[in-house]
Amino acid sequence: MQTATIIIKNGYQPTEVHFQAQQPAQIIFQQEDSSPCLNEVQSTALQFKVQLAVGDTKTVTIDTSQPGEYEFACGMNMFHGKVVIDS
Ligand SMILES: [Cu+2]
Repeated sequence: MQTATIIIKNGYQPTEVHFQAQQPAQIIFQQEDSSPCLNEVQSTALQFKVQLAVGDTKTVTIDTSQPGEYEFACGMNMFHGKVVIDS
């Protein structure tokens, strides 16, 4: 399993994570920001939407079947991050 931890604090740290294609992958979102802006993280391309209160840690499974770049964002589409699936 490939895993990447993204800390949510004034945005996403890091803003970009890479995974190898065709290998199982998960992102662990760790919420350290109390602003309402960042209490949701979502991606249409990656088909997830999660709510996080301060202190929450939530794991999202990433489909790595198609190499490419996929964006995620806060619920209001203000803060952005990127998942790169390397071929
Ligand atoms: Cu926002």
